[in-house]
Amino acid sequence: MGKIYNPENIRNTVIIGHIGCGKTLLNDAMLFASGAIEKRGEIERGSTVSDYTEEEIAHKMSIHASVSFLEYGEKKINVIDTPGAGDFLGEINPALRVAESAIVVIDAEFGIQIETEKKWYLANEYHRPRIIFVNKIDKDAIDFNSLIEKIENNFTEPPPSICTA
Ligand SMILES: Nc1nc2c(ncn2[C@@H]2O[C@H](COP(=O)(O)OP(=O)(O)OP(=O)(O)O)[C@@H](O)[C@H]2O)c(=O)[nH]1
Ligand SMILES: [Mg+2]
Repeated sequence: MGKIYNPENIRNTVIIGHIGCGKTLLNDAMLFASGAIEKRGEIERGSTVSDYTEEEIAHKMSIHASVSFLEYGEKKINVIDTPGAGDFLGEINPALRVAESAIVVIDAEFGIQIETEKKWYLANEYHRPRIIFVNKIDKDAIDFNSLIEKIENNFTEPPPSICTA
């Protein structure tokens, strides 16, 4: 039988953002960092936890919202990885409805993109608090400070907290 958690210790969060900004890989990195998995998956190998269907592996992109979970102390954190492509917007609304917070991923190379904005405003409709995770900062010629300025100027409501790794 699976472990039983006190409902007070259960959190639900959703990862949202533009196509290919790195949501699925972040999901895997979080699972790995928490010890939920022993090895980080790779998109190219089709070995991530959340892109597990044949279609997702073949196309190297998320098509469905998928839930995985990690433990942080006493807390069980359910993480919903969502597709970035606008065609799959139908997967985002239910995920935002059940999650009480959101992680908005931004690709440092391309900055704020159309699906970043759309999903930010959708999260506003559900009044979901969120953090922004700036991804791909390993890429060349990243102007991190200017991106942070753009984020602060664009997303004023609610004011964002920004983290990076
Ligand atoms: N250089 C670099 N590449 C990354 C990073 N994170 C993800 N990638 C690559 O970016 C591509 C897209 O990553 P995914 O994790 O599938 O992105 P996604 O946001 O889940 O994509 P969709 O589900 O299609 O919206 C893959 O080739 C990843 O290997 C990163 O931090 N640095
Ligand atoms: Mg994905």
